[in-house]
Amino acid sequence: MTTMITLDSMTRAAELLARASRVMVFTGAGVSAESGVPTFRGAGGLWEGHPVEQVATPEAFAADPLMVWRFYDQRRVNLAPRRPNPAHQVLARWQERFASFVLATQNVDSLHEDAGSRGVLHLHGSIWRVRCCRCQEEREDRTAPFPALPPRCSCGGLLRPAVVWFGEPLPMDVLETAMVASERCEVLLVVGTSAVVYPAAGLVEVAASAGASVIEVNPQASALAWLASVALRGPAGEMLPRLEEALAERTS
Ligand code: BJW
Ligand code: ZN
Repeated sequence: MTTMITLDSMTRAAELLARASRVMVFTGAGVSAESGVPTFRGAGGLWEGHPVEQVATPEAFAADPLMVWRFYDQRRVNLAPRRPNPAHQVLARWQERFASFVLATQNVDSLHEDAGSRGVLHLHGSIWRVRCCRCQEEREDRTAPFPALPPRCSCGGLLRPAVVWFGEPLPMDVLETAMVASERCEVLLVVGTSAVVYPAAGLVEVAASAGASVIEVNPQASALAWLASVALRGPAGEMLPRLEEALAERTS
């Protein structure tokens, strides 16, 4: 016990991972911050003076599809040249390292996939997919910017971003797979999320109450930091490569 207390957080986190075979990672906007993608909350997290809670809703889209599309079109333009950072890269390498490794993200960018991660559980959809409000057809579309807003489907219906807005259900199969993984994992790494948006944040509560060790990687304490056994307080792009090194030292 005394040793555990004197060990630094990085060593303790590496020790937890070294002993684990079932690892889950839950990411949020902060994991992409060092790629130049703005987070939602805090400084700069506004669109035309509105908090995200007022723009990312079906009601806002119904009232003013052009305003909502300007928000998404601008984000797509900003995202297109962004590249994965060292945090995404470490997580992509870890899918080979553990017997079971599940990566669930709230992010709608594709930076985990761009780094090489496969089978990522996208809890809040993808900004690179659109869905028709009339015929419901959904497809990938990487046009950025769209030549005219709001974009329309070949059937004439209004297209919308295939993301999950407030008040909308998460894709049931994705959420269920993530919930099962959170119940079964031995270690849950929570990276770059404020953990205020549900049901996604519930994954942390489920994992912790099922006995998993929670490691939080975030320069600031999240709303669920109290559930973490270890906190790595720094940017993910620095903390995860250091954790990977500490893990290599323990297992070599
Ligand atoms: C770094 C860093 C660095 C910085 N390194 N870290 C219970 C109570 C009250 C309300 C609810 C409840 N349960 C559900 C609700 C309602 C609502 C909700 O949760 N509201 C709360 C805000 C109060 N939830 C919903 O409406 C959900 N749907 C639902 O519940 O449906 C029920 C239903 C069932 C059946 C039928 C119908 C309905 C849907 C939620 C959808 C969220 N959508 C968004 C937008 C997605 C599209 C888009 O991108 O535009 O998802 S909102 C936005 O928040 C986005 C994010 O994925 C999500 C989470 O944000 P995230 O990732 O945590 O980002 P930030 O900015 O908050 O935090 C960044 C963090 O990074 C910070 O901690 C920084 O410190 C850190 N950081 N730099 C590491 N370098
Ligand atoms: Zn259509």
